[in-house]
Amino acid sequence: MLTVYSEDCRAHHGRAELNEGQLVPCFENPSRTDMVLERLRAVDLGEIIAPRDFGEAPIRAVHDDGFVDFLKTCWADWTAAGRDWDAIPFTFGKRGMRNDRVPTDIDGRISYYGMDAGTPITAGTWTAATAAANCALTATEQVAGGLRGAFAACRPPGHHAAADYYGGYCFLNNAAIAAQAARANGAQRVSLLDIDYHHGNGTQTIFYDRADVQFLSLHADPTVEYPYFLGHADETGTGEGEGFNHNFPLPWGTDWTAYEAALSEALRRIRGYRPDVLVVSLGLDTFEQDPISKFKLASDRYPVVGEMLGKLKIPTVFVLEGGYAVEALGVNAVGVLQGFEG
Ligand code: SP5
Ligand code: ZN
Repeated sequence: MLTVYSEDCRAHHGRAELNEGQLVPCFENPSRTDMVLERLRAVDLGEIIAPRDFGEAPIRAVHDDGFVDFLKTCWADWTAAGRDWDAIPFTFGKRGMRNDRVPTDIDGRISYYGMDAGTPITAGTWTAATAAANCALTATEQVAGGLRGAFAACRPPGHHAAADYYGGYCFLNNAAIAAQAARANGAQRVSLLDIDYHHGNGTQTIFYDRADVQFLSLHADPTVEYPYFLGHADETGTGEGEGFNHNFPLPWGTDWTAYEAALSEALRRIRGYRPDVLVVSLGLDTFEQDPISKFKLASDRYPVVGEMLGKLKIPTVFVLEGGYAVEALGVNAVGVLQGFEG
């Protein structure tokens, strides 16, 4: 399988995130894609190419202009305030507040656009986030050109980022940008299957009122797990999008038996939708040894997941999302791709 990767994805390297009340080293860091690349080369999965630069238009087709402008200028504004450490928001607009007004002060602006205190912005965040989006766009272009599958081995991840906010280690929604580009390339219907451990709140929100992109997500029940405020089974879409959003919240401790049942049902609904392209938000944090997650999938299940996806016989774009058991991340991610190829 063709892989798209950019060294620029290493440019985002946060120092610390707020976790259980303490600042701890960022789980989402460049060693993740290093491990994936190492494994891709070890098993000789296929060619690894650098992305093409698509400019800002496909990013702005998904994200609001004010948000994109903020991400571009955040680090300059932050350092202009005399700071040379990571930028983190600390106050969040709540119910009944004027949370639709953008403050002018940098601490207000970052709090307006940021969803949590676990996602630092650094000097290289914009460079890395746009490189990741270009990886997803290049993989999409290759699949539109006739490849059966392509893999964007990118970071930072994207599925928690919505049209106008970032968080959950995500800045630009790479998978949503890919799905939108697939539509622009002529696909009538796109299915976006999110198998990251966490609910893809950003992706769901972006496509919630649309029938041309079907969204399906298997994830830990938001009653007990991040992102907490979206991802319940009764979120089925709105307006023209009614019936095209499918959430499969699963309890902590979910093992392969329960996971496979939910995945099979999601795949059944994808078949019924008859998409021209499938985009997979490929998170590997469902792994039993993931340091921040609580599902129980063993490494030998990932090729089976890939095999199940391959049987759909739909041109497929894989976009890397989460997965923080770094030592096993390469084996698990590449395992899905090997299973897909059969
Ligand atoms: C792309 C992706 O996988 N993003 C995940 C973001 C998760 N951020 C919050 C992590 C909180 C981990 N703390 C564990 C607390 C257990 N109660
Ligand atoms: Zn995740």
